[in-house]
Amino acid sequence: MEDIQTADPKVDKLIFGMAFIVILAFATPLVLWPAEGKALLGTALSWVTKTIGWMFLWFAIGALAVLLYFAFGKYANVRFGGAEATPEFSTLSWIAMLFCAGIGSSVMYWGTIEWAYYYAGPPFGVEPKSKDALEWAGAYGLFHWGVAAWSIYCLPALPLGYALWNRTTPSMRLSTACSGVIGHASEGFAGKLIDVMFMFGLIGGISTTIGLGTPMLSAGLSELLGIERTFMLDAAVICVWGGLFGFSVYTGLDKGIRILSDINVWLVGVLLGCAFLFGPKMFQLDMLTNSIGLFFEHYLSMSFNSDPVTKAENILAAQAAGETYVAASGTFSEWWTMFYWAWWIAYAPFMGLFVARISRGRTFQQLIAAELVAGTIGCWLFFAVLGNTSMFFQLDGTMDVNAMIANGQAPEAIIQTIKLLGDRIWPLGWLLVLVFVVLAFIFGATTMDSSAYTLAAVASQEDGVRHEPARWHRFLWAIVLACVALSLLYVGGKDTLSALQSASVVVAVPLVPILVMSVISLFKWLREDFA
Ligand code: NM2
Repeated sequence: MEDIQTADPKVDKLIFGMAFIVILAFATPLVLWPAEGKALLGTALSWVTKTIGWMFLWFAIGALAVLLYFAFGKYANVRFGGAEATPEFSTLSWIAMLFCAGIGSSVMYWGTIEWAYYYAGPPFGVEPKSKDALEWAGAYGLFHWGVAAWSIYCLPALPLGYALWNRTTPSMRLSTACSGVIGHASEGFAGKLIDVMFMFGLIGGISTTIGLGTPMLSAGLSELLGIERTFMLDAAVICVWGGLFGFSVYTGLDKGIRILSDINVWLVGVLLGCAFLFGPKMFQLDMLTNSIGLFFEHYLSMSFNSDPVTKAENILAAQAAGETYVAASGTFSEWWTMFYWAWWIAYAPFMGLFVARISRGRTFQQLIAAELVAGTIGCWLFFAVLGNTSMFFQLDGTMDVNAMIANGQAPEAIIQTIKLLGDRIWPLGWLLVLVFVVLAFIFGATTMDSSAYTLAAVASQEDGVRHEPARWHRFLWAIVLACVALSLLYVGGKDTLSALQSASVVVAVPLVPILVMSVISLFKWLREDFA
């Protein structure tokens, strides 16, 4: 092994080994005992949201507060790479890369039908399927994909970027970003543990993405090719997806991701452009406007909504009936906001690393503005155009999205929305479905590709700044991602959502204290460097 890859950085055996063991320990029982595995995941999800769910809410608010301080406080003009550093990428492609890395096919999934879940099960005791429920549904989509969410994404980028570009020994490790707090322990076992937690988080987060994206792609293909959606089709989709990122792995990070990101941006333009021009424009604009109003007016109550009374009632009722409490049947907050924040947290250190790597020459303020403003607007466009169209189709009776979801056909509901939208242009629904499917494929591939790259970089001895991790090593992580996602789909059976939600929620827990540590480290460094 040694000679084959003299040019490539060596694998860090301890991190690599620990990560593999953790993943195997997680995935094997799921595949061997799917029914028990699913129950166990459900219990874990319930335990986390029931016991420490509030922590996720505080984390999101805290992240925003810290970022506002950095954006407008005395460190606003600190530049990655030092005062003289110049940016490596043009502002536009920097923002495009940042968006494409952090946002995957999930925005197409949830952007289209998230409202329907809130319409049927609204927050704040609103009557299900009422007018108010629909308006809240519009606002909550924006909330879960808005400023708070992007704050979670942005937070780790600051300490990671500072550790990479402004400290004497550049490093791409989350453990190094925590060294201001844990000192030399960051080079020992504690540090490795942090890096493994990072990997575990990312794999959990990605599994949720692949697990949701795959049935959506299968539904698209089954519409286009007239074949039935089965587990085999799902498995085939995952393999093709793997092949696509295999391609981008082999063409190298820059070329692969850049080509795909470019195609991506064009296709998003075509899809959203058509959906706006030929969709129910007036409703889209009205609903967006109204949702933005609700979003701002209720920002704090949404952020701190922990459903304490309903939750306590549910727990008491479960106790009285002698049953264990299951969050999946629980409150809006547990089922949605806590899940979402956890999912963003699972991705956050990865996003931080990637963004750190492309942000030399940018100031704290620029980075925060790019993520919070551009990221939010980018996500909102999907909700404004696709989600509001789907909502309109429900209202005017074109299709019954809620009935389809209740019937376990959420992926079909998404594809139908796109097809019916396309049919408004001409009988060209299938063409728009094709664009949608290709876009989802590429969107997923760019996200997975950069994550496989990051996983391999973290499990290599050298950081990924000067040396790219070995290709086989990157490819291996791509396969691991595909396998974990496949096992979750298998476990979930017809109802995969809760299994997929559990994966993200569980992996996010250890990341919260780690991210807090990295921010404290950053404060320490800044105080040292700018004393
Ligand atoms: N987040 C943004 O599939 C994706 O869109 C990846 C998902 C964390 C909800 C990210």
